[in-house]
Amino acid sequence: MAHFQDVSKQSSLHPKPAELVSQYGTAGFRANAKLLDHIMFRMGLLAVLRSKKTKATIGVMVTASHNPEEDNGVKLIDPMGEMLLQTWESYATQLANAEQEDLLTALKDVIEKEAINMSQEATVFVGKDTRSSSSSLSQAVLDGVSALGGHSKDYGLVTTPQLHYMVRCQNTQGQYGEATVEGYYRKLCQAFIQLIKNKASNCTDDQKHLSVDGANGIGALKVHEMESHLKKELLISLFNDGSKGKLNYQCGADFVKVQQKPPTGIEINPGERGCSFDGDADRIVYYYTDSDGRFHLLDGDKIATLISTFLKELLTQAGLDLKIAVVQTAYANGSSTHYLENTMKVTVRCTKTGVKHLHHAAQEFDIGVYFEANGHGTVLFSEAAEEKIQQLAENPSTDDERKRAALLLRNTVYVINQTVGDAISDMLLIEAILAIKGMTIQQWDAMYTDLPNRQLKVKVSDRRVIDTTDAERRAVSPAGLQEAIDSLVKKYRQARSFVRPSGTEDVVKSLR
Ligand code: G16
Repeated sequence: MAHFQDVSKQSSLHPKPAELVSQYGTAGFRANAKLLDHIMFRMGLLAVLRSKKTKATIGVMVTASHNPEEDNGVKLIDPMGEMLLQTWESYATQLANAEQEDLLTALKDVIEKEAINMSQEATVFVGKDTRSSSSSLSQAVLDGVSALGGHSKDYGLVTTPQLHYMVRCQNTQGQYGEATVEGYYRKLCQAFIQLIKNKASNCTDDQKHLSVDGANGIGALKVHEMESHLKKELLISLFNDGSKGKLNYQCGADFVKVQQKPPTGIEINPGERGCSFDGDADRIVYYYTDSDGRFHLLDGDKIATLISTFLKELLTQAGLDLKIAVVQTAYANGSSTHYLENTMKVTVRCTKTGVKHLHHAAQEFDIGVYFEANGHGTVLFSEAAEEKIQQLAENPSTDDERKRAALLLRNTVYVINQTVGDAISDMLLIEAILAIKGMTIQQWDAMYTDLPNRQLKVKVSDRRVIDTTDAERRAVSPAGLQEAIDSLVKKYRQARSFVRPSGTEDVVKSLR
């Protein structure tokens, strides 16, 4: 077939370094940018196959998110905007690791195993972050797509969640929204403005102000682009906007969460709210410094608690019987889990690290709030839940209190990017909730007190020797590791600790 000849010819322009072995990680491939050109080309090929198989548009995002500037990576997006189906991750690894001369065989193997109809049309949406390597790497993806005869649309610089959103809009024929960046701002900001109309009477104009650390990445550009849509209902001071600092360096959500200190380059008065995005704007954490100069971090656990409390209250006011659950990972602070289960009385689930795991667990409920402690998360509403909310909001015989709650729920659905964690969408939702509840960041922080915790990243010679079980809470290898952890943990009350290999960086991560 002509396309296979094109693939052969084109792939020689994107050669694989001999003997290089790459592994599909927590969120796709991630490595030093110099090692990725062939992987990008091949993920372009894979995206075409996935598009043919699903008869839908597929997304490919070039980003290494929270990793340092010199790294890059690729995330594949499935038709409804979720992460690539896990059974396809092994095909991705197979294609990435095929030696140059074996690429066509590897490709034909996927086609055969998945019984792909090669005459089916294919479309791939491509986006990239602000890294200097992203332009040539996204071109490699586009080359892969065209080599296999696929159509592509290059969105250029977008946040990861924006590309996820575009894919879903496209595959729902616009039902989810318009597949343009402007359409995204319009949908989210209109919902935000509707929500904010219900702000509490004690909410002052000062509370409209928020400082944002853009991690010197794509999120900063996009917040700036969005500002006019906010109609001055949210006043943003943008720091680390990429004009001088280095991406993710001493700033951004991962730095703030791991170091438990404010990012450099941000100026916030004591008591005022600040938040940090990560390098591709799919994570967010909040913070403030008190009058004694003590730093307070409000991470993904605090965000999940705020959002689920708000939703639960609205469901009660609306008289809607919908089951709400919160999905966390091993990194969740024990205090948050205790508060959610015992005070809020919501179901809590624990999954392995990686939003792909949390997302699927959240889909099992009417409303699934999922957040990793690192600030990566969103809320999913089942189709039936959305319908019930919609019907109640439109029913002329609904009484005023129930109607108000139903309308708030409806706009909450609209402000949320349900495809994946989204720093911009999460920020708008959190700001709206604080305004509606007339709540300060200090009051939010006081919902429960975090148990003291520390996350560590340690470089080891081979992180793959560590294997875990029980949603990564226990190590099964190497022998003796778990016993050593247990004997340390037992010395302290309410203590917990675990170790796991990272799927995005060449480190081992531990929490205690
Ligand atoms: C990705 C994943 C997250 C995960 C994070 C760290 O985030 O999407 O779900 O928590 O990596 O993963 P690990 O601990 O395996 O390194 P991002 O924001 O870097 O794309």
